[in-house]
Amino acid sequence: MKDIIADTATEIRDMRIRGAGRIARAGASALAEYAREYGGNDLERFRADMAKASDILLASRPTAVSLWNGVHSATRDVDSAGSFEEARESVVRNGAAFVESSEKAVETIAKIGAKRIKDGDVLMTHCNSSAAIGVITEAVRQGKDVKVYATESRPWRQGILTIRDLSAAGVDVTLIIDSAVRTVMSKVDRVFVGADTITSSGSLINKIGTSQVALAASEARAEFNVCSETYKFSPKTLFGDSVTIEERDIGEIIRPGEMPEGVKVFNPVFDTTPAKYIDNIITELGIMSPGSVYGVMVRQLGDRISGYM
Ligand code: RUB
Repeated sequence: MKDIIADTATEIRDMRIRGAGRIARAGASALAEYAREYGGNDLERFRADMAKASDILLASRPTAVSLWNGVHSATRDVDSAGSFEEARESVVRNGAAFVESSEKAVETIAKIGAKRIKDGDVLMTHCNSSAAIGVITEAVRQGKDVKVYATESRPWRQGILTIRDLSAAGVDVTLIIDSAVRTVMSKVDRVFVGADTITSSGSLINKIGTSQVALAASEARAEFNVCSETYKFSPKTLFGDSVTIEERDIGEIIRPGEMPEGVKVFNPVFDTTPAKYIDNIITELGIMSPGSVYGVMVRQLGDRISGYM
């Protein structure tokens, strides 16, 4: 398999490329580049190699449906293509189109979401979501005066990236440890988080701890907003598939020698926030309730829906 596929999968697995939007764009771009540089000219061989490349990319991280949608968008016309050249061009074209529409969706979400923010608001964000950060920085760019609490997001500490991103954009940001969320929530007006996957029933799968942030927001009556491109809606959940929650190496949370014999360590890196804790899902199509996800998914899938059964 060509290096671009293996290298991209490794970068995603090792979290050098991370965040649901970025990994989806990296997957689609890698397939487009692989197709562009493809050495042979045999259609069947190309189809088999594209399927193999897709599987390698999809195995790199299991939770974000965005990666699955990015890979499937890039390869969607390979099976119906009538010639090798047509199949190859479709991957180059569809991969680039996915990247472009994904970037545009983040910009649109920023514009729509920024309108939810009022001058003087205190906000909270969890982990490092480009969609959520886009909303906050757009509001600040429009001249709104906001304060942001950003969680550390153990164990990978993506919150450090968030405070860098926000402070570079001139945002007044305060870092807190994850266990300070409930203490601080009484001061917070609105929470903005990203999404790895949204199920057909409107539940959110995002960085571990998101559901605790949502619970604390509900208790304190702070508005809980999810910033999500619609390609993070999971068509597979329509037909009963569950979202796999990635578990990562225990070395991410405990050092060698710290472990008493016989003790176990559990390191799930995403969790599920039930729809009832979500006030708004801010997408490139507009703001919707969790209950609207099913309808949007069905409309977007159109005739292709039976393929997901
Ligand atoms: C990142 C994370 C982000 C979502 C959305 O987890 O949970 O909130 O992926 O990000 P990890 P974006 O660091 O483990 O990938 O809005 O950038 O797509």
